[in-house]
Amino acid sequence: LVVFTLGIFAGCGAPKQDQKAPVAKPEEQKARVIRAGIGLNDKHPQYQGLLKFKEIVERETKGKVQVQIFHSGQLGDDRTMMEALQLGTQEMTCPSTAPIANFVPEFSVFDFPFLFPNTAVADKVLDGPIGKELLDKLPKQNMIGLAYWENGFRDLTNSKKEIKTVADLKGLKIRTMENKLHLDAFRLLGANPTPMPFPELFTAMQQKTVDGQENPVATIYLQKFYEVQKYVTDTSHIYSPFVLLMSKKFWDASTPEEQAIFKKAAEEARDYERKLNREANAKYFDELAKAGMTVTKLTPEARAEFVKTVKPVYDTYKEKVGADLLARVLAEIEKAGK
Ligand code: TK8
Repeated sequence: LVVFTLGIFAGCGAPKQDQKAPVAKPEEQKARVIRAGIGLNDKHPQYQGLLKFKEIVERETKGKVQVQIFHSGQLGDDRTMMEALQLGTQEMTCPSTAPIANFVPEFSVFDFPFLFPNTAVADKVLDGPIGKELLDKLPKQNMIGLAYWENGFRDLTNSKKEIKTVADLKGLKIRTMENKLHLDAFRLLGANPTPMPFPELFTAMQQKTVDGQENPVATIYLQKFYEVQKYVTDTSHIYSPFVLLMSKKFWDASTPEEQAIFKKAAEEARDYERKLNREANAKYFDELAKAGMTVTKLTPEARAEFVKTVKPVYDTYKEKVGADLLARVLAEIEKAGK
């Protein structure tokens, strides 16, 4: 009956010229929604950073763009979420650069072990021209890179034994991200690495499918890995940046003003996320000890051995990643360190 009545109104009720008056279509009246998915949980600084991004975007667009955040892999793992961004079936995600390298190989330049000496130098390179040059390769993959956030320096955990030297790693089954350079680096260390999406990791450790894994301390603590891992060593072997990614489809459907808001919000939230993340990575080593883990600091000699053992990946991956790009990154690090 309702449909019938409306039909009569639409057909006969209104004069002809009124039908031509501009009327907003239902989809234009509704706010556009960004669904942002991450693999980490809602305790992690990355989630707090996304809350900040949401607050800025919703305020500056006066509610025309809404942000919904999905944590703990609710929308999938890093690879599936990036594929969804490419298709335009999801709007945002924030993976480490390591899985992005499967889409844009040059991102592997940040996978070289022991590359950045500290976070200040990493910031300079990532927020400078080289970082931008890499982000500029993403649109070809139907993604937009808004800013580099921080995952951090990765440390090693396992359930079997204390790792004090490279030799201790022999034969240990270590989960790595889905990234060839990481796999090869762990093979050089004598481990038995296996790639696995992050959302499967906790169960894999619990069921002893893998002995160990490597992630920054904030993740190890906030994801409660201490419940299934006994030993943690401060290897700091790789610095993982995050990239805040947007689907190119969504970006292209946004106005230039909205695009500027997304970019600004991504950068403001980046500074906030990095600050929280650095505090977290600094304080959680002690918390891991309190939670019952054996915390091991590498001696300078042991660290030197780790550095030397993985060095060959610089040669094997130089060409794949781009010899010129690697040389420029190393030169920038030199410069920034001074
Ligand atoms: C979460 C991942 C995680 C990364 C990993 O989706 O996979 O180990 O370090 O933070 O991006």
